[in-house]
Amino acid sequence: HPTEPVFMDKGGNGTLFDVPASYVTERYSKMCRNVQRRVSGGFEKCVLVKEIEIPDLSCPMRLGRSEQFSHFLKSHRQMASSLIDVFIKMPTVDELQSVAVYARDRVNPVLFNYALSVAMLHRPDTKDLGLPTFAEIFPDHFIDSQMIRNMREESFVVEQTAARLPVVNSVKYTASDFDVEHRLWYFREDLGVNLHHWHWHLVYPIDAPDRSIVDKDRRGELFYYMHQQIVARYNAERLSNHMARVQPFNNLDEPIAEGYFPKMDSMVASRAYPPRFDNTRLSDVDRPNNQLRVGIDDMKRWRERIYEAIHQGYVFDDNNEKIALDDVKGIDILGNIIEASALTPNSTLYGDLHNKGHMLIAYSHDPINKHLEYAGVMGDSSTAMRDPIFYKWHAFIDNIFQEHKRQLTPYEKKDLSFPDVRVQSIEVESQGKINRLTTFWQESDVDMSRGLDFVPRGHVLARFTHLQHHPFSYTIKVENSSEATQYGYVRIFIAPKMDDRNNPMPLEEQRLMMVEMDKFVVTMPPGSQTITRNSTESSVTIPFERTFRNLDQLEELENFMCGCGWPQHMLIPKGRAEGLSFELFVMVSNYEDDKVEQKAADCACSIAASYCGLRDRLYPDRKSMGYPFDRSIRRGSEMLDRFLTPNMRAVEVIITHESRTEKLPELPARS
Ligand code: CUO
Repeated sequence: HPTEPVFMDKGGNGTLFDVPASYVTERYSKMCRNVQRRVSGGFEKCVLVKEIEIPDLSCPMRLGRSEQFSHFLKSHRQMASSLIDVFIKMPTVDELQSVAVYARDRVNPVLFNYALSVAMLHRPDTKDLGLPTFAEIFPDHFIDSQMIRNMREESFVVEQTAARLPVVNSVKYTASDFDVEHRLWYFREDLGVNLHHWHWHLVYPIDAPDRSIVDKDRRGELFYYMHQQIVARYNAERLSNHMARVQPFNNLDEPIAEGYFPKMDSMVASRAYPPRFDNTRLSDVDRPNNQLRVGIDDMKRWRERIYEAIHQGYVFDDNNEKIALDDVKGIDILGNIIEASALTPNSTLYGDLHNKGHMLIAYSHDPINKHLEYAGVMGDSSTAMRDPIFYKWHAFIDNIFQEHKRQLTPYEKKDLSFPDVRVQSIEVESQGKINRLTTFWQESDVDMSRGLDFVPRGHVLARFTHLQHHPFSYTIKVENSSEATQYGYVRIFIAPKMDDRNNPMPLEEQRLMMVEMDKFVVTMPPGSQTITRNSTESSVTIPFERTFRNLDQLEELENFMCGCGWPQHMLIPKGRAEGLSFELFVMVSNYEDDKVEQKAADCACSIAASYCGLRDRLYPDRKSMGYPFDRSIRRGSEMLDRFLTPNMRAVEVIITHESRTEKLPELPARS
């Protein structure tokens, strides 16, 4: 039936995205009758597709079915662009479906998934269909290979899916306690954190055939801000684990102290993700099969040119014209230069610093393809955050952005104030306790069967242990002493109070560790009022069920299909067993100054805007991302309490970690 939505079948069966790596396309014709017999016996329905003339797919088909796709590689981006172009140009959904069915079994599975996902997110007639979670399609990017073997075993021995036991992802499987960095396993290897990163890069592709897909409002600035926030969050976790803040990978000649052994097999490549040994040095990469040639000297040259541009206050475009790096647009231009996206004004001069850095690191174990090894986890946005070097690399990238921010004039009191508005008090409440938050471990399940080629089919659950916190609510008392109703933009951040030496943190350091928690609009009639807001409403996060969802609940979760967003269960840092002090900061700024005029929402993708923006709309805040902490601090306000104007307030919040695990029942109730 041509109108069946084969992109996203709610039953979870027989869709274009399922079991991605399991077809022998060129032998179909010979076995056609055989297949038909099996189809009629084994499946509920047969989905026919419209017959069309298939467009030229020779470019995306240049990448072998079992090779590893990486959007950090220019040659792969070109192939993906060409396939996205084919998908976008299909006049109707039926024709898109036909070409997708054809391409699915001929194009590299990850490249296919990436291109179809980008195309579906950007076609007006498919953007609301939703995408299945990437982890369900490619579980091998998120779990260790032993677990996949155990799932296969479970499906063999127990035919009834209701009776199958969830397969448990062992905690701390990638390293022993000898590896200090391994204390951060729960952050780096978290399912939701890695899914967020994959989705972010899907929503903000580096390159695409149609410039409008790349050229989204403030996408360069959002590249800077979203990754800056990841580093800030990681640093809060490091302090929670008695570790110093992450050291930027400034010296490219220095060996990388931290090794990483992922213990995952790529199902598409049928190979293990290569490890990186401790103290590996970067070397020039020359891999003609990936059309990748980059030297450490290239990287240093690009970095110096970017620093020079920052200090001069302008960059040169392709025509040698100056573009000013001003207060408003400078950071956005730099984001596109440093990443580098297709919007960079001059790729010859400023190169491809961040993307090539990912690949230099990803190939550091086999830089000239001597051993025919594929890229390590840093080569893919769904796996890169597992590796400790990701944070050192992004701390280095963030330093460049911060150098630009340091050139800007600090915000003065008048820039920060909101006349007639005063925050009288703030309070956080969780489980009856005031200004005390608690984290703990929790087990949750994800159905991985869509991506695994099992017979007998049916649900197979993967059980993850992850960080969780008790929900909490903010109570903010605000006084509007004017005679008119005012609209406030409430900005909430949290940052550790003490530094890694246990000294009170100067604001110039602390501002870089400020983690955004929420941002929302409030109406303030004259007089005093109390604003309350729940942690689950955060503008940073997507709901818990979007990460660990139950297919049975899929229908009611359709609104959560936008994908991009920090996982709710990782909203607050872990804290310490004895409690760790944080400062919770609230600012109410004048919404009239911050408001962005734009068309009304026409889709459900209006959550998690702080790190992901709004689909098809402008970023919903006129201020610089990270405001008011994105610039150096004005003189005389070296500590947070001296920075505060009456429309701001800060309070100490203690985060305590209870080392208990909230377990799920042994047998899932599932039919
Ligand atoms: Cu998201 Cu380096 O950009 O990983």
